[in-house]
This record gives sequence, structure tokens and C-alpha cells, in this order.
Amino acid sequence: QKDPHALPGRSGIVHLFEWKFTDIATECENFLGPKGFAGVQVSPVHENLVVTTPNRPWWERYQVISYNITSRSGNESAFRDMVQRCNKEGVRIYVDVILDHMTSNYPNAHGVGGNTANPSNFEYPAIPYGPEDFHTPCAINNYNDACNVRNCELSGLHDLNLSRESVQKKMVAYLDTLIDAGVAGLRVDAAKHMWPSNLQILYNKVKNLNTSHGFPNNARPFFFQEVIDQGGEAIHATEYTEFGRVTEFKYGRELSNAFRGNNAIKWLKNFGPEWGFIPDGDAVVFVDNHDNQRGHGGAGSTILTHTLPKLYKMATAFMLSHPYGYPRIMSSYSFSNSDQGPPQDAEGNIISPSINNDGACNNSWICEHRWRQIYNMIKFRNIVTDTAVNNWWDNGDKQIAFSRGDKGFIAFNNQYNTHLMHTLQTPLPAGLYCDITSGSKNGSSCTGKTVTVENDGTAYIQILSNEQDGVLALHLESKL
Ligand code: AAO
Repeated sequence: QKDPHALPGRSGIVHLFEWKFTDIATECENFLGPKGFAGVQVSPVHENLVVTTPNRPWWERYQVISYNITSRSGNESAFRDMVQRCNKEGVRIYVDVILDHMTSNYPNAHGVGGNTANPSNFEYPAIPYGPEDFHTPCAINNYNDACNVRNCELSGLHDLNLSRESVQKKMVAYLDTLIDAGVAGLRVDAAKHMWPSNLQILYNKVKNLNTSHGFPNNARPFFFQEVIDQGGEAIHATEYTEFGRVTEFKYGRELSNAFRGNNAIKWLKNFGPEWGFIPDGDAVVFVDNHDNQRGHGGAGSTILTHTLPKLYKMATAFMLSHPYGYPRIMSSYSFSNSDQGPPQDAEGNIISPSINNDGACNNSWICEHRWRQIYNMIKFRNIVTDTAVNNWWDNGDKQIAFSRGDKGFIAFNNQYNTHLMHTLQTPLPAGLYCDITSGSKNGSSCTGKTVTVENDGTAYIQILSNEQDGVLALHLESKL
């Protein structure tokens, strides 16, 4: 249940936040498959409440009206088609599932698929759930009290009682529908707000993955659980790691803090459990997520996002070059307020991303996963898989370099106003290499900087402090 079921030679999840299913399917075929991405996290697929004040915010999708597969991303047949087409390209689908709660109180609550609910009476006939299926309402207001966090309502969202077998049965039916469609796993929203023992029972009831989509016999779904544990609260991430992975929120906070210059990156030498993180095989890691990039869910001002592109690409390159955890990349749309939904037309339909000639996205979609400095590092990660970090070098401050086995080399200059100009040890055979950060290898030429590796494996590495990118990366296949 901790295995993301990536196909060999692939890694990384990209969260295509608020994308339509048809666009995700095309992206699997045109981009994610060819570039070596392993999977996609899709926004919640169940029928959600239509919120009109504010006008169709992104977060309406976290308010459940029914478990029917219908949303602004598409209907059930579009969902099935997407999963099938992505699996065919070797790209897995992970669905964000909301099990903790239903909607909060809204008058005339209705869903995107036409179902209605009477939340103030705890009635959700389309599932159906009734008042007996919920915890007695109380507000979450004390993160030092596990019972308050798990038995009360998060932001007024009506809190389901997962200790009821009938509730679990309805959830399992929904999750099994997703498994039948060919998904590889589930992001469990607000797992912190559910009792670990109930989740363990629930997960064990869910079917094995669908062999007709290429999964081996008896393969268990990948469960990765959203548990925000930054210390200082009653609930710990490790309560959930026996039966799934957990999103390690300390990771993005510390990495962002370091690349913002608040902590010398030389300290990243032992980045991982020695920093108080959960064990490697238990962690899903990320720089930012859909919440903390817009100030929701415990962000602080530390988290790096696409709005500081040079530093963001450096932090992401570190994440993808470093072996700790299973990485997830955020793919965003631009926004000017934290409620704003995805690009949409006057009827509220999501507008598809359009792709420029240079491969970048247009019309308000940011598509970080299409940034060269990011997708080329997915390939780096795929090439250096299962190798150790060695040849660590630092200048005692904010410049570092390291190798991955005998397959890759990477250097970072995060020092304001100081160039990195050093001859450093690489693990690579002698020859001329293309730096896959400043450019890409194109046949036998390179669109970016080149580096000569000498017979003894050393190479002169230069990253000027005013360059567009603060990273230089080489791997076996970037040899010219
Ligand atoms: C919307 C409206 C609300 C309205 C509600 C009901 O915005 O005003 O009351 O509807 O009508 C998303 C949005 C919500 C939205 C909701 C439903 O973010 O704004 O509410 O959809 O439409 C907690 C949870 C965590 C959760 C996070 C947002 O633990 O699970 O809040 N994330 C997930 C999703 C998220 C979604 C939901 C859950 C709900 O990813 O998109 O909400 O399905 C502390 C705790 C954290 C807690 C935060 C925020 O964090 O530790 O567990 O997250 O507080 O409450 C430091 C600490 C850090 C601390 C932070 C903030 O950084 O280190 O631990 O300070 O104090």
C-alpha cells in the first residue's frame, strides 16, 4: 500500500490541479508519457457542491454531495477513458478522495451532477447518508486534542463517523469503482481528521488493483495520506505510516526555507529523517501543494511557489535529484485571490490549457511540469534511480554539489552575488556533457551550457550568481 506502482524507468507524481480529464489524457499521451513521469494526481472526482459565493472557488470540490463521478473535470466515461489512456502510456492515476466529511451547511445545496442535499439536517440522499452517520457536531478548535481533531468538524464540514460499518461500506463501493476504472492509488484528504484504526480497516476492504490495466495479481492500491504534522500537535504522521505513505509537510517547509536563503544549503547534506522527517519509504514529498501555495492548510510565508521561479526550480531540482521520499510536483494556474477557481468561461466551464510553440502553457495555466528545469530532472531521477548520494561537496555555505552513484552529477549555487567556479569530482566517464538545466540535449548538440568531464572524472563547473538558473545537472544520457 506504500508502492506507487510506477512502471520501471519512471518516477514522480504531477498534481494536475483542476485539469479536465480529457486534457489529462492528452497530456499523458503528448507529454507525461514521453518525458518519463510516473503518475498524475487528479482533483477530487466525486460530485461536489456548486458554490456560487464566491463564484465557483476551487475548494468547492472538497465538499461532497455524492460519490457519483461527475465534476467540472468531466463525467464517469471521460474519467474511465482518461485512466485507460494514461495507463496505456505508462502513467498512473491517483485520485484525491474526501472521506472525512460531506458539505458544510448551505441552503439549497446542490451538486454539479444535479443531486441535492439538506446539510443542516445531515441528509445526503444520493449516497445515502443520514444524521446517524455523522459525529455529533462540534468545531475543530484544538489541535492538541486528538479527539477534537478527529471527531469534530473541519471548517464546518459535516464529519462522517467511519467507525460505522455502513459508512465504510459506502466508501468502499466508491473506492472500488475507482479501482475498477484502473487507478493505481488514492490521496486520502484530511487523513489526520480520521482515526488511523478506522482507515486501516477501510483500506483493507478495498479491492486489489485491476489486472486488466496492467497491474500484477494481488497488487494493493497506493494510499498516500494528507497528514499535516509539523510538530507541536497531538497527532503524528507516524500513526498513519503502517498502512500507507504520508505527505511529509516538514520537507517543503525546510527546503523552501533553505533555498530562500534562510538556511545555508550545505546543511542539506543529511536531508531526511535526521531533520525529523518520517522514514524514506513512508514519505511523499513536495515543495508546495494546492493549499499552501495559496495560504491554506498551514503555509506560512516560507513555502516557495512558481511565483519565485528561480528559487522554486532550484528547490524542485534538489527534490528530484535527492533520493529521500517519493516526489510530487505541483502544476498550477495563476490566481490573484486564494479562492479563485481555475480558468473558466462565463458558464463556469473549465478552460483547457493551451500549449505554446515552446511547449509552455498559456491562458493562465502555469504548468510547472512543462518547465524544462523540472521535466529534465524527472529524467535525471529516472536515470539515477537506486543509486546513493556521494562526492558531496560544499563551500561551507550556500553552494553544493553531489553525485548519484556512477550516473549523475548536480551542483547548486544559492549564494547571492558569489559565482560558483570550481573543479569538482563527477562520477561520469570522460567526455562532453549537456547541462540539462540551462538547456536540453538535442541529437549531438546541446541548447544550454556544456561541461567537459576529464579522464579522472573531474570537471570545471561554473554557475554565475546572475545566471537564469542556479543549478547545473549532468547524467549518463546527457553525454554529447
Ligand atoms: C471552505 C471555506 C471555509 C468554509 C468551508 C465550509 O474556505 O471558509 O468554512 O468551506 O463551507 C479546502 C479549502 C478550505 C475549504 C474546504 C472545503 O482549503 O478553505 O473550506 O476545501 O471547501 C487543515 C487540515 C487539512 C486541510 C487544510 C486546508 O488538517 O486536512 O486544513 N487540507 C485538505 C485539503 C484542502 C481542503 C480540505 C482538506 C477539506 O488539502 O484543500 O480544504 O476537504 C494547522 C493544522 C493543519 C490544518 C491547518 C489549517 O496547520 O496543523 O492540520 O490543516 O492548521 O487549519 C503552522 C503549523 C501548521 C498549522 C498552520 C496553521 O504552519 O505548522 O501545522 O500553522 O495554523
